[in-house]
Amino acid sequence: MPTRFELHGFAFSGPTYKVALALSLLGEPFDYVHVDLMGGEHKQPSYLFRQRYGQVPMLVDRNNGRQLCQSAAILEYLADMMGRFGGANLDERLQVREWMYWDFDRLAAPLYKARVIKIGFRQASPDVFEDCVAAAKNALSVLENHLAGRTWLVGEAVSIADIDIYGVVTFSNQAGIELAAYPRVSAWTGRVEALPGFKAQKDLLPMESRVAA
Ligand SMILES: N[C@@H](CCC(=O)N[C@@H](CS)C(=O)NCC(=O)O)C(=O)O
Repeated sequence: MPTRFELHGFAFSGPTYKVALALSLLGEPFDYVHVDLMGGEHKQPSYLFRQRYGQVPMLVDRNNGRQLCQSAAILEYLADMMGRFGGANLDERLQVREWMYWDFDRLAAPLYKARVIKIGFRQASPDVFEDCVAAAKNALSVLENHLAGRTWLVGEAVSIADIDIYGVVTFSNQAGIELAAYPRVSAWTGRVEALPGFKAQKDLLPMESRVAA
């Protein structure tokens, strides 16, 4: 039987990994479509027609034909559809959303940028790199403080806030940031990695398209 979900993405993309990880934790196998970012496939009219921002990821829900973009919005959609990881009540759902907005504002933007500079995907002056690292470290300190006495970011259970933010924090070392300096954040990443269905980015996202097994 064909899988319900088809994920379009790029192997080294953090936002693509967030969605792939959520699907894996939900136990939802998915067909994977490699988007050739290097070749500019994401800026072609045929792709832009489906993903207005010209970015990965895009998730297709074959049950209803929806073509979804923006990783945080996709995570909310999956939580709604599957009835898992969305928060136990309205207050928790609001907090989950706050964390995900905060993530792209304060954590993902500088940390992902530091990562692409560090691994050589993008050129930038040392000043720009250092600014990104400093901003990402500030955000990691916010997480470190918040996790005092907590197992998960919101409430008593893992949520899409954890999945979303894990999908950034996991690249800290590649961005030149030593995660060991944030012991609570490190311990929390260990809890995410111990969840049933957890897979690392390299085990979820190949460099070519793949039909689910
Ligand atoms: N806020 C978006 C960010 C997506 C994003 O930055 N995708 C990158 C790859 S990691 C991309 O498609 N870059 C190509 C471009 O923006 O032209 C999300 O979370 O989905």
